[in-house]
Amino acid sequence: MNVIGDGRSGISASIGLKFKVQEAHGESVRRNFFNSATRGILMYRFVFLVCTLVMGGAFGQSSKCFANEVHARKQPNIVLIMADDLGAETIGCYGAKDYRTPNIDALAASGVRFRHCYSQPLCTPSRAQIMTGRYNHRNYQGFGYLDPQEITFGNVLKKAGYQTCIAGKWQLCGDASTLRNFGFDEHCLWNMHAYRKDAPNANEPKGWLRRYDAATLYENGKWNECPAGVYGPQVCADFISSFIARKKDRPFFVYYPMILTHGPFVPSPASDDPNSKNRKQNFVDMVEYMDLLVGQIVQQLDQQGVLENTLILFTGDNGTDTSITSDTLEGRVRGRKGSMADGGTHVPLVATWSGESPAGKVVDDLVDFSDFLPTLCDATGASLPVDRIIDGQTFFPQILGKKGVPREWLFCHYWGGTGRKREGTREFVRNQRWKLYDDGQMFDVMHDPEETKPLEQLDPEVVIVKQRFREVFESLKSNR
Ligand SMILES: [Ca+2]
Repeated sequence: MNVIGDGRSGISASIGLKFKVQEAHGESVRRNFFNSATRGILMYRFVFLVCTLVMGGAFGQSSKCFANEVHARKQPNIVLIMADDLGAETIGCYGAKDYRTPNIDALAASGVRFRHCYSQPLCTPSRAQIMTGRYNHRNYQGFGYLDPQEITFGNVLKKAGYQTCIAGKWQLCGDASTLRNFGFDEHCLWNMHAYRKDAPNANEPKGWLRRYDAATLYENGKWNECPAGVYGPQVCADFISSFIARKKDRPFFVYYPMILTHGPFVPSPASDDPNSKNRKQNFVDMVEYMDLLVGQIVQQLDQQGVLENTLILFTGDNGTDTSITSDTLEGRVRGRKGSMADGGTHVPLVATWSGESPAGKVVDDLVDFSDFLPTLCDATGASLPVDRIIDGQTFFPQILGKKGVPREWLFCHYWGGTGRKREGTREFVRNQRWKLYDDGQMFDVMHDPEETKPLEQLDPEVVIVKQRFREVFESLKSNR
């Protein structure tokens, strides 16, 4: 059994990606490159050192260090959709029985569905990781915050010539200047609240907590306190529809971290009973409205004539809320948001580029949330940041139906807190079947997804897996 890769660091993984972007997507090119990997690493470390020395605070928050831009081929529009608190078990094409998600299922039918995508267990840790391509031990500073020195996929795509937009939920503190600093031209966001006392405060209105009916949103630097009867998630979807219509003549990037389907579990505008207090029924309605909004965006892309040249990705930021249990074709799944078990981290990932992706393909390769930024760079020709370690690796070849270079392990460093003491921080390394925590506990998560029985007697092949996972921990510790 394949267990673990060659222990490539983020730096060497980044080199592979950068080279691939500049040259071609062929496997032979990648093999040739890795034959000269040592020389590449030395050169990369030199560039990394120079950037670090030159940029080390001298130019303040605007310092963003990239490689030279490359525009060798056509650039697809990118629409990255990320629902809030939505495990894979809620999506029809993942075997859900309780929810109807025809629009997301249609995306999967036209493209690629990844069976093994794992987020961080909580909102902010996932957002920090997906936006920067870096594991949380490098840049997670606490709940509700993203270090302004970080480089996001908004920055790299804007640098590559993209028009950029973010709509939905923010949660990472700041104001309009913060959003521009992270590379977004336009925004329509809920939750600009400042969780850190020493962080910039958007001076939010008292109603900032309202996200659904009568939502309080922050639109291009101005507060929009919606009246009763206006649904926040719909306002964000309409904002994106407008952005697409206005920007369709040049490549654009829409990052859509949806407000749905996080609690409170209240009826959606399409609910049969607008007064329902049934949490599960309301959650079902919210999932289905979320799917409806995904359909609205796809329809708008089609109506504006740009669907053919748009790469659409759909995922969830962490597992389903702990109060929700769902029936699936493979049995019942309990939501475990906040947990590092599958119920907190196994999320859907569907990706399709009309005319380019193979229809209805299911992929078993591992994906974690550091992989999105390198994937978007790979898809667009944008350059990776060169002054820092990027942990992710591209899954763009797999979106095109190619083999790519699949991960043989993925890593999770998780601390969801806000205080100075990082009590409760845990880490794991895993593949599709085996999972090793930093405390030495190992699980067969394929057969024990709830992680009820740590393995005691290990078969020889599992001993080898465990040893290789330990090497991954060690390589990441020496590379921080
Ligand atoms: Ca979340």
